[in-house]
Amino acid sequence: MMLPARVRVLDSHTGGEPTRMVIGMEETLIGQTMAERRLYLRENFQALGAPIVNEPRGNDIIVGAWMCTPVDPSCFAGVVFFNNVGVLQMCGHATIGVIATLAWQGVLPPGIHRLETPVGIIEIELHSDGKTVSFENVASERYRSAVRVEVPVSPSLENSFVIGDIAYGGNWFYLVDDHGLELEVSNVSQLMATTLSIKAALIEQGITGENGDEIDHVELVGPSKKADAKNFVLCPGNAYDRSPCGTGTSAKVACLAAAGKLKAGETFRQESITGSCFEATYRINDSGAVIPKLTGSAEVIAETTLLFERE
Ligand code: PYC
Repeated sequence: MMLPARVRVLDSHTGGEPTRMVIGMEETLIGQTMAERRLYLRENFQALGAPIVNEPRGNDIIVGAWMCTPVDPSCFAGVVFFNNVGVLQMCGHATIGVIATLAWQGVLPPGIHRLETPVGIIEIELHSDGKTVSFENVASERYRSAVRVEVPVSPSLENSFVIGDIAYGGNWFYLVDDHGLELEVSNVSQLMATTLSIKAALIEQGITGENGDEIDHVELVGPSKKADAKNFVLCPGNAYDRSPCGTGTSAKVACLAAAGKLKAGETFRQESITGSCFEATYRINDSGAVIPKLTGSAEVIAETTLLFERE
């Protein structure tokens, strides 16, 4: 399996976090379901995904969005998200990026639409400015609360351990409120070092999400001057999210709901480490699950043809 000589992409950013939408290759990912297509991209990642998002044509913070023909006819498109090291289950900022990009292309009008992802169908509202997007994420849950993780090798933490929640918001997160660190861009190297130590400790201590799923995102949460909270999110591939992280905000909403700190329908504003914001609410579905709804906006920033013909 090889990429064609020319691959067209549209780049956007959502609150500072880039999304690269792959177009014109809707039939490349083979599979009867979106989950199978995600596995196909995972198996062929070095040949298909990595050259699109990584250096020299990209960098390690870009999230790719591989557009597919939907399996479910009620959806206008399917998408598989991937990053510098592999495939993601879901991605909130890239969902917003893809919808704003399709609006910019003139192929998606304002209104309600359905997008198929490997973890389920997402209902989306494109607002009239063509840039602001609300979407209902997949069911999110706090899986375990107050989980202690020994972190002996982090020089920046006050203690040699942290206590946090394990939650699912489309990806698995370990969320820590009580870390004693300043959540400022000027402090990014310390935040990176600390979250990398926490991630290594989670793996070493065998702490996982449900069914042994790897916790591949670490989220530090703290006070914000302009929103309800501010976060720093370490993503798989060891880049940090410049946006408030859609799946991370969903995981936080699930934790707040479980702790009785956020009621259904109440608004929670999440600021990112770079100062951008998402707004979130949630509802409880018929099975009693938390369904977060997020709103953010994205800008289209490049229309590019990647060339592979000389390699
Ligand atoms: O917005 O969900 C998100 C996300 C995951 C990884 C990077 N962004």
